[in-house]
Amino acid sequence: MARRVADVPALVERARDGDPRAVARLISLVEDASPLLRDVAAALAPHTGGARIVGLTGSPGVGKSTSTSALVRALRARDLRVGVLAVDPSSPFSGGALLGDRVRMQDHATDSGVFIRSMASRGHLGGLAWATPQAVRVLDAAGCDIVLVETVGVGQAEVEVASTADTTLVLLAPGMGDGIQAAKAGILEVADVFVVNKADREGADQTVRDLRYMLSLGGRHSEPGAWRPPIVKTVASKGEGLDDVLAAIDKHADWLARTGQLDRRRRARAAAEIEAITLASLRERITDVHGSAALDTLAARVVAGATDPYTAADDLLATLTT
Ligand SMILES: Nc1nc2c(ncn2[C@@H]2O[C@H](COP(=O)(O)OP(=O)(O)OP(=O)(O)O)[C@@H](O)[C@H]2O)c(=O)[nH]1
Ligand SMILES: [Mg+2]
Repeated sequence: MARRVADVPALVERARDGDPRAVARLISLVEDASPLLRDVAAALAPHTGGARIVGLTGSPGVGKSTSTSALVRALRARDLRVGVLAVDPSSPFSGGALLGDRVRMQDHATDSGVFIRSMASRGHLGGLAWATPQAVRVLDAAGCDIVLVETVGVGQAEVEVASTADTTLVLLAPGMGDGIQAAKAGILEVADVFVVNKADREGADQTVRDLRYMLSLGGRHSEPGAWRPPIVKTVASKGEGLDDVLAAIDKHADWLARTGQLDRRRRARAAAEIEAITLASLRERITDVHGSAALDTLAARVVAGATDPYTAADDLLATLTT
């Protein structure tokens, strides 16, 4: 079915007026890697940069979605407009976990000050690392004061969330062996705030002590002038401790602004994005008709000993970029 071609500037205009259908349509264009993506990105650009971006990550079941929902409630109580992106890097399609999230998020379904969207990776060119910041931009341009990005902490995902967010919350829960996992996965390095959720369970204080101990061992956070990530205890399912989390986020935001780190982080993020898009574009050109013919010719020359692979790579790059 030929889908009606979207009038991108009109869509962006409607999204800026807070029309949830326009926001949803724009995020779909991002998620589907629509050919209109370039137009979307260009139209959004002048309206971005206003939102604070907060990432939530942690092992499956630690309480990210529950915490996100509780945070939305706390932020709405402050009269802030909130965007939520639930990103699932593991499943190619929205699966059961996200369905559960949707049910949990129904609390906010009728609130016009909240946009909620689940995203799956769907074999995106460049993966989620590439799609997520574009979706964040949609919510940013739609006037969200804060955008919460929830990602399940599997492998590379924490790092990707961290590179999308201004402030990264790392959630842990007692008795999940998280402490050791945390050290392994390097999440100590990416966390700006540690949240020990399920503090109603036994072992929460031990988890806090383990974290304190690990932080005392050194690393990025112990350098002079560095941000020292606070540890906050919550019971997300009862909405307890979320004000402390918000206070920690605010404090981190102040620090980011005061030290110039906000600008530095955002520039590093933009650079990574440009790099990812450039690489994806190069890869695409290598596999198109023109590129694969050039590659084939060069490969034959390498096999024949007429040139070497390094020189051939230079030649290919020159062919692709002219
Ligand atoms: N006892 C207790 N249970 C909690 C708390 N917060 C969340 N839960 C429960 O923990 C389970 C998992 O919570 P979710 O919010 O879905 O966790 P998640 O990290 O989003 O899970 P995935 O998205 O699957 O990785 C649910 O049954 C929640 O009700 C808490 O503070 N205390
Ligand atoms: Mg979840």
